[in-house]
Amino acid sequence: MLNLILFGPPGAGKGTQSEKIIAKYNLIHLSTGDLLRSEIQAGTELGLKAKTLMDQGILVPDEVVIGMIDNKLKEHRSAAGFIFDGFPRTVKQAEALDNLLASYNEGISVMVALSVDDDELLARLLNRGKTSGRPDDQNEELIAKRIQEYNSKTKPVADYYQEQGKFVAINGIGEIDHIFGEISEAIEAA
Ligand code: B4P
Repeated sequence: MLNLILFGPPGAGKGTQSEKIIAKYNLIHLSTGDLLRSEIQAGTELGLKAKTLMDQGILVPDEVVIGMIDNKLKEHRSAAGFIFDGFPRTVKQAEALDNLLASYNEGISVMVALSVDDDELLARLLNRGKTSGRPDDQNEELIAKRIQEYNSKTKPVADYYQEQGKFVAINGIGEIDHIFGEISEAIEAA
């Protein structure tokens, strides 16, 4: 099984690259951002709670996203592998993911991290905000808050996988296809 974590700050290109990876490697896409937005659209209780936090650029509670991932892993027991997009975002989520996978005698194959500087992230997200309708892409303060959440709560997840020898960093600035080529090399080396 190939279990890949695509990692990086908000707007690094995780969603963009995930689409290409899924098409090439036939993996199940698990994006906690997409799962949460589906809950919001369906108007569920979980969605209503998540929306309040997401609209402020704050991470939703670990238990909520871990529960969603657990359900999805159960749904796709015979998958060739998974791409985790935007998850784990805290060390607690990373530990929970390792435990869930271990219960299926599986583990993470590799974490690929996209590096992009803050000015470029801001420009990309404001640009996406013009067409996406996503409230969290609409203003600079909110985007700055998301980047701050990433720096304080999410960045340590990279060290967690580096200690396991599973971390590969890739420059996330440049042509989308060129970045995809580098990601493919990292996957094939894993
Ligand atoms: P997410 O939905 O995960 O999204 P993201 O971080 O905003 O974006 P991504 O990196 O996927 O960017 P994309 O490819 O689209 O999170 C949203 C919120 O959900 C979080 O703030 C949080 O509140 C909550 N949440 C989600 N998961 C959670 C978890 N595990 N725990 C707690 N809370 C959680 O790219 C962005 C833009 O850049 C696009 O417009 C794209 O076209 C452009 N782009 C991409 N690559 C480019 C390139 N190479 N050059 C130029 N532009 C590029």
